[in-house]
Amino acid sequence: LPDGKTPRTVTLTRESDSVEIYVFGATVTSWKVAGQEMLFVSPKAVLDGSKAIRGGIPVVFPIFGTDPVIKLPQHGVARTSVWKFGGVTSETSSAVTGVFQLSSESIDPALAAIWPHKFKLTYSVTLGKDSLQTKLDVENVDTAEWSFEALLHNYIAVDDPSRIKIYGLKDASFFDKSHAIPPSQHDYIELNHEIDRVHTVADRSVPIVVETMRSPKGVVRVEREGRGFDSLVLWNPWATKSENIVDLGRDAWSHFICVEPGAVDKSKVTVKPRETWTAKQTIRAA
Ligand code: TA6
Repeated sequence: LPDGKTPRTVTLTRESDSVEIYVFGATVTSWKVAGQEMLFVSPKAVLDGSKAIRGGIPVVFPIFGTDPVIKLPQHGVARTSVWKFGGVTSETSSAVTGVFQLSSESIDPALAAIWPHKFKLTYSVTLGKDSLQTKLDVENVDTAEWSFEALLHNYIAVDDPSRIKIYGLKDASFFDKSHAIPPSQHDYIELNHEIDRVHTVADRSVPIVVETMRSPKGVVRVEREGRGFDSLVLWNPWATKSENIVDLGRDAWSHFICVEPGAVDKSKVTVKPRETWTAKQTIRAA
C-alpha cells in the first residue's frame, strides 16, 4: 500500500458501465450497469486493508471456510493480501480487461509458513456490455503438487431476500451448514431463513439465475465457463446470524444474496508443478 494504510483502487469504465477493484484482495467492490449498482458492499465494510472487505467479490484461496488441518484464517490468504495491478491487457469498444497478480512471495510470511506452497495467481476482470467476467488462474510454480480450494464470493445486491427466486440448482446435490431451509419442491429456491449451502453442480452449462426484483435490471445470471467451478455456494445469514458479524450489522443482511461459484470440498483441486488451473465466471445483468 503506497502510504501504508489506504488501499488503492482500479476503476474500469465502458460507456455508462463501470467496475471498481481494490488491490487489497483484488476485491471487486462495485459493478455498475447503466449507473445501477449490481453488487452489495456493507456500509460497515472495513476498507483500510486491516480486514477482508465485506461485500463485492472477495477471492477465496487456498481454503474455503476453515480447514481442520491447514490453520490459515477463514477463506485463506487471497482476500487479505495486496495484489499487484498488472495493467489493462485488452481494450475494445465493448470490453476492457484489468489484470491482478499475487504470488506466494508477496503474502504475509506468517501465512506462507502455514501453507508453504509456491503459487502464482492471476485474476482478470473484464467489464463488458451488461456483463462482468472474472477469471482466476492458479499456477503451481513449486517442485511438488499441491491442492487448494478457490471460490468467488459474489455479494449480489437485492432489495428483499425473501422475494427473490434462484434458478439453476434443481438437480444439484448439497449440504447446508444452517439446515434451515428444506430442499425446494420447485425448480427455483426461495428464502425465508438463513442459508449456507454448498452445492455440487455437475452441469456447469446451466447458469444460476437470480430474480432480484430490482429495477431497471432485475435479473442477474451467474455463468461458469471452462473446467473448474463445480461448487456453487448460497449464503445469507438472515437477521439472527447477522448480529454476530460486526462489519455487517443488524440490517444489511436484507440487501444481498451470496452466489458463489467455486471449487471446494469434494471439488478441491490438485495442480502439478508448472500446471495452471483456470476457472471463469460471467455475471450478466438483464
Ligand atoms: O460462503 C459462505 C461462508 O463460508 C459462510 O459460511 C459465512 O461464514 C460466509 O462465508 C462469510 O464468511 P466471512 O469469513 O467473510 O465472515
